[in-house]
Amino acid sequence: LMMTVAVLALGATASMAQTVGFSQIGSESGWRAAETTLTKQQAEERGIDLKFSDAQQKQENQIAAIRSFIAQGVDAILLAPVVATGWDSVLQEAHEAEIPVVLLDRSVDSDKALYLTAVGSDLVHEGAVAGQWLVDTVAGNDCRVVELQGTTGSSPAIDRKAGFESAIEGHDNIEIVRSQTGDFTRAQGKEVMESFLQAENGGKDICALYAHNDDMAVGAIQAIKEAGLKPGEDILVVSIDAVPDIFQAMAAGEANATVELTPNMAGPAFDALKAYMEDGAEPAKFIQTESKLYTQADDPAGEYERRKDLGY
Ligand code: GZL
Ligand code: ZN
Repeated sequence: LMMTVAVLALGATASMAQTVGFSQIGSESGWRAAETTLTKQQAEERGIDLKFSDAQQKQENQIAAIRSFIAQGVDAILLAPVVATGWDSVLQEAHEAEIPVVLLDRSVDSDKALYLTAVGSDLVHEGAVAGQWLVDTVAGNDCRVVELQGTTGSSPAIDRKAGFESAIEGHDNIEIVRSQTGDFTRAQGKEVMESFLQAENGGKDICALYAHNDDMAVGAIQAIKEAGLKPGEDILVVSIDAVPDIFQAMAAGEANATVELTPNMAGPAFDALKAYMEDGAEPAKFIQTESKLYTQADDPAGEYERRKDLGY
């Protein structure tokens, strides 16, 4: 019986992608580490041989990894594109090799025919949810905002900025007075926030920080405390990702709001690949994941407990 079961199992997965190459950006944030953990877990569960490449946030390393996957003749490629431009030729090469490419958590400017589908959130909406939270929180009071942008040229940095600005449009009491990239990392978030604090009267003239991800917010919170101010009170803190550490900060009253981004992009990606490779089913070009606002009123200590072991 065991032999029969084993043969059936092999048969069942034979038509699903046996080998998938994953060009991951790096591990710049807790959220990205969780995405990597979950992708490896899902591949394991589905009997997929995952070839993993960490590009240390360099596009040239991602392009080299994709070319290597093509040379290896993988069945499919997952790509989390560090920036939105510069992918046309390598995606064309994968297309000519008839290897389907699925984008994870960021998008590219290339022709949509060059990839099977893109799994991710509505990044503009995330920025708008963050902006609307601030509009609702400060009401008519003046609020000078500093902004920590994500990686320059990445779709989340572009879209989260646009969404936030659309939400504060028409609310002239709210103004972004300084905006700079912190490259989605804690270290650079702290460093850039230090310069914002110095430039803004030791931080006394700053009402709120909008960070494109929680990791930069966590770094900035450290800088705010070292400047002798109370994050979450003297300076409101709103960011995106919903990683465990932002809930820890919220529980301590040091952060105010985050917009959730699920790290499970691989599940929908592998499902779309399976349907495409087994039945030729063409997925929609965008598979959208949910975005949800969490504030200090949403049991942050409980949210921390629920997320702390998920691989962030
Ligand atoms: C957004 C994703 C971003 C996360 C950051 O979809 O690309 O990249 O918000 C990560 O934490 O660096
Ligand atoms: Zn409005």
